[in-house]
Amino acid sequence: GQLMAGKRGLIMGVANNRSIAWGIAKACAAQGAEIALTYQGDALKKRVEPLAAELGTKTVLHCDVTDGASIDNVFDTLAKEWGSLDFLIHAIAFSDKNELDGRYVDTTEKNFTQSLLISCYSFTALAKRAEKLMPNGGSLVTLTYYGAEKVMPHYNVMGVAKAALEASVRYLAADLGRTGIRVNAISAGPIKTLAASGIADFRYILKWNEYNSALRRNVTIDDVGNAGLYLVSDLSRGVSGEIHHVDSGYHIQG
Ligand code: 0WD
Repeated sequence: GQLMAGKRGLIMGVANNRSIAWGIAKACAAQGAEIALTYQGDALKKRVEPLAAELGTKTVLHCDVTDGASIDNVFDTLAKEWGSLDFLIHAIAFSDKNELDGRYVDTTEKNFTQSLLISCYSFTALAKRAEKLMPNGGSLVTLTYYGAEKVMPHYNVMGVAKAALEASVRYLAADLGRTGIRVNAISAGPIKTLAASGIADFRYILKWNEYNSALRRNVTIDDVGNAGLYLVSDLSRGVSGEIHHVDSGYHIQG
């Protein structure tokens, strides 16, 4: 069957074919979802357009989440093209690379503000716009990491941003639940993507997770993609405000 037949979703954060958002996009498209993608800059546009073609997606829009007008433009376009929206995937995060090394205590005010704006506030800004296109309910999903819960080497300000993001999942779920809009996060295990390559010693973190997770392997973007599919489909219609770990069970290990 086609779990996502007749459903339309906006997927933000595909940078290339290694992106977690791409894993989710593929899983949703395979189940019949109609998908719109956004890209951040012209360099990424060239990478995203062929991927969009693979999905049969015509709607590929520019969006920089630090710019409210740019977000408005995306939702105005979707309102015109689709009229309504069933799901949204937020797979966006940013910190200055130089601060994903060394000590958290040395975080600058500028990078703290920028990291929280892009990695946390943007999800709330998007939820506010998505609500208007979801009069009959919908599903919002963001991506988080275990560094929100425990201190992980070099994750630093991103851990603080992800903790705020996870709290915002709960507040958004409470605000939007009355109209049938569900809000959840996937806490993914480490995966070698463009964003991850900015974290110092990332290869070591991958090995550590491989050797110490319950399943003794790292997760793939397809593992996360299938969990994303579950969270945006009606299979999870009783689930909201949840932080769902897709990390080979790493988070249970002492
Ligand atoms: O190990 C990992 N890769 C994990 C990632 C483990 C657990 C969670 N995550 C999270 C990330 O923190 C992020 O929230 O998953 C999400 C997706 O990240 P990804 O798939 O690992 O990384 P990537 O393929 O690089 O996509 C993230 C994209 C950016 O790519 P680059 O590398 O150019 O920063 O987020 C987008 C951008 O496309 N992005 C923005 N989009 C709009 N406006 C902005 C912005 N201002 N900044 C970054």
